[in-house]
Amino acid sequence: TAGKVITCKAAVCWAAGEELKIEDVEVAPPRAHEVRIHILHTGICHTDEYTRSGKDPEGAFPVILGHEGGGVVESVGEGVTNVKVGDHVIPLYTAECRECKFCKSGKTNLCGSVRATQGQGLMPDKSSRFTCKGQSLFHFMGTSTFSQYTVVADVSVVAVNPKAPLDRVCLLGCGITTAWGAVVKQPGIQGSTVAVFGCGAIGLGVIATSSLVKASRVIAVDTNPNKEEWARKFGATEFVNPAKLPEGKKIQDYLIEITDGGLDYTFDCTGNVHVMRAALESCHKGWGVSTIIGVAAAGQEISTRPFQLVTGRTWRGSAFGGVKGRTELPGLVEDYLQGKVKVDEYVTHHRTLAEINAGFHDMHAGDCIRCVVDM
Ligand code: NAD
Ligand code: AHE
Ligand code: ZN
Repeated sequence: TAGKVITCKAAVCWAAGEELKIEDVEVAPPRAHEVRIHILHTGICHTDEYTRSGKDPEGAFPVILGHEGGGVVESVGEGVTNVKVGDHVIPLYTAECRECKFCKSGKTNLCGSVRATQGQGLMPDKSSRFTCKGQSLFHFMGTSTFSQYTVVADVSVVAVNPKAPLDRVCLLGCGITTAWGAVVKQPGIQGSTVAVFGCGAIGLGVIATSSLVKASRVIAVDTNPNKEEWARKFGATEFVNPAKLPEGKKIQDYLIEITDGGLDYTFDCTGNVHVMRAALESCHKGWGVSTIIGVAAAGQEISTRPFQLVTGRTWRGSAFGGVKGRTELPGLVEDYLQGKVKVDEYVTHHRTLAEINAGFHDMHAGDCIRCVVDM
């Protein structure tokens, strides 16, 4: 198949807000510094739903969504040296070129090499490898894993240990790694108090990792009472449902009361800007640090009294957990294989590609942590 157009099935989102449609799509061969991957499994992340729904200011349609995939390299374009045919790989929505200002800074995992075209839904040469019914389709987050075959830039893919089951480690392509990195890359959590707002896959990952690095208290916060059992299973020491507080009591005031002045670290894993504010204001005066992981809809803005920052609280955010994918994901896969990082525990649902819309509905039902789509 190398060098030839492949026709395969993919879930296409033709317009914002529409359900996905399974279509026959043509996938062009990889050009120079590109890799064509046979995707075998993919998770569905809340961010896929965010873009599908039309809330993403970068959303471009028609598009093939999906960014939490695992697969096998089918062919490579000229000049590709980091992966080869047959490698088990995870596509990376946060590229790592090791040459740009960002990569060389040693300060961030954000890479500048392909981000501009990625945001436009195109390959680095500003074209698409996908066509359907004579129409060009947009790529998504540089990955488009809701297709049986996809093409990615070589800086946007990493080979991992083939002993790792791809129907599990595909989840390291986003959610679990994001949560893991947001905690392990932040010094000081050991022995500190932590509150985690939102107990989806991201929040549970933050809870699990805070517990792993031995935070003294891990307080889970979620409006869905069913999440208490999940949060405790992943290591939360306490659970608070903000909807069940006495009338007029704000969650931040309650948390400050029960923690003798506030948390050392808080995390927003909801994407709701009001929750982001509560997470910041739950921090201890003088040193509390709040990390935004959730992604908010176009037009949404955060606010608080600047006094909150003047008095020593820090507001920050992180993408893909600050993880450099090519350098760090193989090691995280090894950690999973050695039982040091949970992955299997997040998989609550399996769907076939034909059932992918049901996978999106699973997410809304509130009992789904991660749905893995078998391609
Ligand atoms: P999810 O929908 O599975 O989980 C969200 C949780 O928040 C749910 O349990 C829900 O009940 C809870 N929640 C909703 N409103 C709440 C409120 N007012 N107070 C407390 N809890 C509330 O989503 P997910 O897949 O875990 O993703 C979480 C967020 O992280 C999304 O916004 C997603 O887009 C974002 N995300 C960001 C990155 C990144 O790199 N920054 C990576 C992956 C996901
Ligand atoms: N297009 C969106 C960007 C949303 C966003 O912040 N995405 C995260 C990853 S979410 C994964 O589930 C991210 O990596 N951000 C850094 C980046 O470069 O996009 C918008 O709101 O414009
Ligand atoms: Zn994601």
